[in-house]
Order: sequence, then C-alpha cells, then structure tokens
Amino acid sequence: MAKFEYAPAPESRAIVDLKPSYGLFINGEFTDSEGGSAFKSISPSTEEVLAEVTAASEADVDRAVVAARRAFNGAWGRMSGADRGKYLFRIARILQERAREFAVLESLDNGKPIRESRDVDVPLAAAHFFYHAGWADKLDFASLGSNPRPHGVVGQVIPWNFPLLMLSWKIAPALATGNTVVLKPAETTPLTALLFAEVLQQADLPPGVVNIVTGAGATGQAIVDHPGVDKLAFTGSTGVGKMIARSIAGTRKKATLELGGKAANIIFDDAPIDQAVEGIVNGIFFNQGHVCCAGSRLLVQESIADEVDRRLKRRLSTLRVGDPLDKNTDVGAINSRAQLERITELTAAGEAEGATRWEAECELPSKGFWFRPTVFTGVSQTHRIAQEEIFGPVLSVLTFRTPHEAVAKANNTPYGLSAGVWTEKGSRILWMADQLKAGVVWANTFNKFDPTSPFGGYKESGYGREGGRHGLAAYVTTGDTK
Ligand code: TAP
Repeated sequence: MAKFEYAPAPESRAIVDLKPSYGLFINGEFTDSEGGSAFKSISPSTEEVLAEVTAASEADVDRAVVAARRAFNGAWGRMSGADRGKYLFRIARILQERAREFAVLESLDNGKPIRESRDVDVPLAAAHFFYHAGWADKLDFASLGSNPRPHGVVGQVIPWNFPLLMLSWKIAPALATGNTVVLKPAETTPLTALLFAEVLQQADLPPGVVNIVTGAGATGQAIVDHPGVDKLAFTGSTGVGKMIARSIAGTRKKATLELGGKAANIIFDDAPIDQAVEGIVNGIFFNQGHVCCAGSRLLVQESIADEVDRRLKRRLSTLRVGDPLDKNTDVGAINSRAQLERITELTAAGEAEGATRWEAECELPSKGFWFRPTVFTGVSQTHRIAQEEIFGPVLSVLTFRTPHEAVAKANNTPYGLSAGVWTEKGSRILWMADQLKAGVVWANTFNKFDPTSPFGGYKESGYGREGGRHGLAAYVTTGDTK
C-alpha cells in the first residue's frame, strides 16, 4: 500500500528556552555541584547538544537528602493534607499551562514523536498530580490501615523512556502522602525534570520538599546507599533493580521496584482483526517500543496467523519514521546510541537463531539514532528475542492453537508486567486474565494508562504498585506511632 505524501508539519521549538547549562535543584534553588562533573544531553534525532547538565557527587546527594529531611521535619511535615493538596493542584495546573513547552522539550531530549509527548506523556503527568491532589486530605479514608503516615525522605530513580511521566508517577504520590523527595532522572533525559523544578519554584513549593539531582548510575547509587533515605522508589531495568534490592537488604529502607517486561499480546481467531492490528501496532511501536509493558511478543492463533501477518505488515508500511517534532511522525528516534546498539545486537541474534526478519520500508534520517519497525516470524520460545527485553520497535511473533497453549507460552518468561487479550468472548477474557501472571491485563486494547489504576509487576518485573489507592500504600506506614 502506497504511503500518502504529507507536507512536513513541524512543531516550533521556539517555545523552549534552553539554558546552556544547568545546576542541581536543591533546597528550592539551582546550585552548583560540590565536586561533581558535567555531561551533555543530546537530541537523539540530530545528535545536537541541547545543554550541559551536572553529574551530582555523593556530597551533592547528601546536601539534597539533608534539605529533604529539613523540609520533612519543618513546614511540609506540619502541613495539613488539604494544604498539601493545594500545592499538588497548583503543580498540575502549571503543567497544563506549560504543556506545549514540556511536550516540545520531551520530544527534543527523548526523541519521541510530538504527537505522543503532547497527547500522552504531558496530559497524563498533569492527571497524576490532579488525581493525587484529591487524595492528600483523604488518606484516613483510603483503606490504607490505621493512622497512615509518611515514611520521611524518599529517594526516587527513574528511566529515560517516559521522563516527565515517570517523574509524576513518583513525585505526586510521595507529596500527597506527606513525604519529601530526592529524585534522579536518567542521564540521557534530564531536561524535563529540570524544567519541572522551575514549575516547583513557580508553585512556591517550600524549599527542600522536592530536590532534583541529575547524573548517571553513580548518582543513583549514592541515593540508594544514603543512610538518610527512608524509602526508595525505582523504575528501570531488572538488573539494576536486583542490585538495589541487594544493597538495601538488611537496612530499614522500604522499596518499590518497577522493572522490565516481555508482554504477550494474544490474538484469538474470533478477534476483530483490523482492531487487533491497531492494538499490535500500539502495543509495540508506541514510543519506539521503549515501553516496559510493550506487547513485544505477539501470540496469534494459528488459523489466522497468515491473515494477521499480511494485514500487520501492510499497516506497518504506512508508519512514518522520522523527525520527532513533525506532527505526522509515528515512530521517532531511538533514545541513545547505547540503546540502538542493544537493539541491533538482539535483532542480529534473532536472525542467527533462525527467526525470519522483516522490516518496514522507510528512509531513515542521516543523523541520529534510528531503527526501522521490525517483525520476526518463525520465533521459538527459546530464542533470545522471545525471552529478553529488546526495548525497541521489534515484534516477535509466535503462534498457538488452544487457550491453554496461549497461557503456557505467555507465562513462559521471567517477567510478569502486562498482557493483552483480543477476543469477542467475555468469558474467555476473564478466564485468561485469571491465568496470566501479569500485573495488568488489557482486553481488546493495549497500553491504556490511568492514574486511578494500579500498575506494577509479578516475578522479575518487580514489586509494589504505582497509581490508584494501591500506589499510595507504598508511601505510608500505618499503625501505632510508638
Ligand atoms: P536502568 O539502566 O536500570 O536505569 C534506570 C535508572 O537507574 C536511571 O536513572 C539510571 O541512571 C539509574 N541507575 C543505573 N545504575 C544504577 C545504580 N547502580 N544504582 C541506582 N541507580 C542506577 O534502566 P534504563 O535503561 O534507564 O530503562 C529501561 C528499563 O526500565 C527497561 O528494562 C524497562 O522495562 C524498565 N522500565 C520499567 C518500567 C516499569 S513501570 N516497570 C517503566 C519504564 C521502564 P542512568 O540513566 O544515568 O544510567
């Protein structure tokens, strides 16, 4: 099927006012590092340097934790839930007012299409603050247990795939429950977190309630190891999650870990095929497949496998890959050279192990990090591309004959974050949801997110939930105060 030619429709980047360099946001102010270094944040679609950012040292992390403790023992700790809620509402409204600025900056720094940052990331980030603002004065009625109280200082470390959205998943519940925060964004995507620090200043949040320290893994490790941190909230790879679990073993620190996934998207022969094809595309090509709950394993019933294959490839041939700031773009840039290398290595392994590779035909820009939407058929369960998280625009297709076989194959993974089921039969949806070992099961849809709905994993996808009433539970301690 021929692609229509579209005139370019670039979103202007003039709305973003980037500074040449950024300090750390500690105690309500941007400050210089004590003994840290600097690194550059680049645009993955052009490789242009966007800004120089500070790599926080252990001393900087210590200053941030001290500021967070002071705020917790001071004004913030004494504030009523209703007043905390007012700050959260204010932050949510400012995020809405500055939505275009955030969307453009997110697409520049992360490489994701503006259509997604504008319509998904930023509105959902604001929604998380609105939702948690409503809880701040109602914690006693949230069935969290008796006398829910904050832990104190929370250390939070987030990945690069949804930088502002993951920040809001972390900061909104922490503040609603009365904790204070030290957060580290990912090394390759620090810029929307730094813009968010400006929002906190605009909202007049008391100093030290939220501190943002940029840097790489060593800065994250310094937060994890700091004795002044009461609770950790981490989103990232299972490998780093295991290291964190090991480093805090034997301490009194609480932790929630949101880790990787290898979700099955399961299509039965009675599913509406065109809708299912849209769901497959959304499941694995949304955000370049940099999604922990991506439907990276397609399980399709054998009797319709050829038909799904044909329609899926036709649909993929219409996807537009390119400039993230162009409003026509469906698939943007891969976030970093390192991630591109990992995707390239795993897809080479797929071919070497005998699966059949297909790529959508499209021209890729000459600069930046790019990967064509790719489908592997003839995949067996032992192949690395069926077992390991690729975290890129790559789909592995397997087939099944019976619902039991679908369940066995879907659960044959160390992960358990999400799954999708496509069928017309309600009873089958309920039976499958019961059998699948996944924190979220979508029925006749995929990648739907809502702040009211808890999200999190089984097995090596981590523990704890984020969002909804269950997400609040991770940020409070309950029972007697003695
Ligand atoms: P990671 O390499 O694990 O990085 C996540 C964060 O941890 C980054 O801020 C990273 O800093 C930091 N970090 C690295 N080493 C650390 C250490 N030793 N101690 C403390 N922090 C450390 O993952 P990633 O490549 O950024 O993200 C992709 C992974 O995240 C995928 O596996 C994906 O499935 C998972 N993910 C899960 C979810 C949920 S909700 N389950 C959501 C999104 C992503 P640097 O960036 O500076 O290295």
